Amino acid sequence: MPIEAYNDKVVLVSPENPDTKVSVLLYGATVTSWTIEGKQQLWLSSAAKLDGTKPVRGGIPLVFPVFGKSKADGFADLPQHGFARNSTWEFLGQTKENPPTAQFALSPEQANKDFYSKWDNGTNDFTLLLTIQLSPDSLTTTIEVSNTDSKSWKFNWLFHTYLAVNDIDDTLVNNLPGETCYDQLLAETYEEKAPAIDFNGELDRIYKNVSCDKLLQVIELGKVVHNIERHNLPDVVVWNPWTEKSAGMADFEPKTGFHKMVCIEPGHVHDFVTLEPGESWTASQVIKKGDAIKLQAI
Ligand code: TA6
Repeated sequence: MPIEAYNDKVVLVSPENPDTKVSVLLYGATVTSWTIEGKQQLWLSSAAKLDGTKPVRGGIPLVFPVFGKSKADGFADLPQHGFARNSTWEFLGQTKENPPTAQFALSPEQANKDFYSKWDNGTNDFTLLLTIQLSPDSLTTTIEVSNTDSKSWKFNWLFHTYLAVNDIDDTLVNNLPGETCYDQLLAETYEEKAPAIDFNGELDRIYKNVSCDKLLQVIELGKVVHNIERHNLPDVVVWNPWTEKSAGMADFEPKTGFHKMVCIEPGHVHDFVTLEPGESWTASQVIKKGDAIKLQAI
C-alpha cells in the first residue's frame, strides 16, 4: 500500500521496500520522518509538538511568507518564519503510484487566521502546492507558490530541513568556499574561506546566491551521509544551535540532540520574490543518498 492516509498525517511507503517511507503531518505539511530501508534521515526532537500547538521541532518545517523576522511593511507583525508551518494544510491526494507522490495545499481559507492576517493585513490571495515524492534513495519536496490575487505581493520561501547525523563533531558541509555568507551570530557578511564548514559551537549562516549547480554534501568521517540538490533555491541556511540555544528551546530534546543534527535549509531568503497576478513560482530540494564526495570549485 504506497500511501496511508490518517486524519492528521499521510504516510508514503516505497513499493521497493516497506521500511523506506515518509510521514507528513498535515499541520504545517511537515515531514516528520523519512527512512531509507529503516534508517532515519531526519532529526526530530523527542519533545516536538505534533498536536498543532506549535511548529514541529525537526523534520522539514516550511517557511513562508517570511524567513526569520522582517521589518518590511506588511511583514513586521508576522511570527518568526511566517505561518505555513503553523497552519493545517489540505491533503489533496496521491498523484503517482511509483514513486509514491502526494500533494498538499494551503490557501487563506486553511491558513492560521491570526498569523495570516499579519501578512499585508491578510489581503493576499495565494495558493501553496507542496508535492512530496519518495524514491528508493531520495526525497523530493517541491513547492509551487501561486498569486491568485488581482495585485502583486512578495514572499520568502525555505525548507527548514533538520538532517540526521551521527555526531556533529565528525560532520562537514562542503562546496561553500567562495560563497557570500551573512553570519547571523556576528551580524556580518563575509566570503566563506573554509574548505568545508565544521561545527564547534552555535552556527547560524545564510549563504546567498549559491549556484544551484553546486551540490551540497553533509560528510561524516569522510563518508557522504546526505546530498542536497536545489532547484530555484539560491540561498542556503546552515544552522546548529549547539549547547546554549538548545537549552533555551523547551521543545528541543534531548538537550544533547544538537550532536545528532544539522540544518541545511534551501530557500529564497536574501530578498523577497515578487509575484504578479496569475504568476507562479516553483522550487524544490532533492535530498539523496550517495557516496562520492563531489568537490566543486568556486
Ligand atoms: O534557520 C535558522 C534559524 O533562523 C535560526 O536563527 C533559529 O532561529 C532557527 O531558525 C529556528 O527557529 P525557530 O523559530 O524554529 O525556533
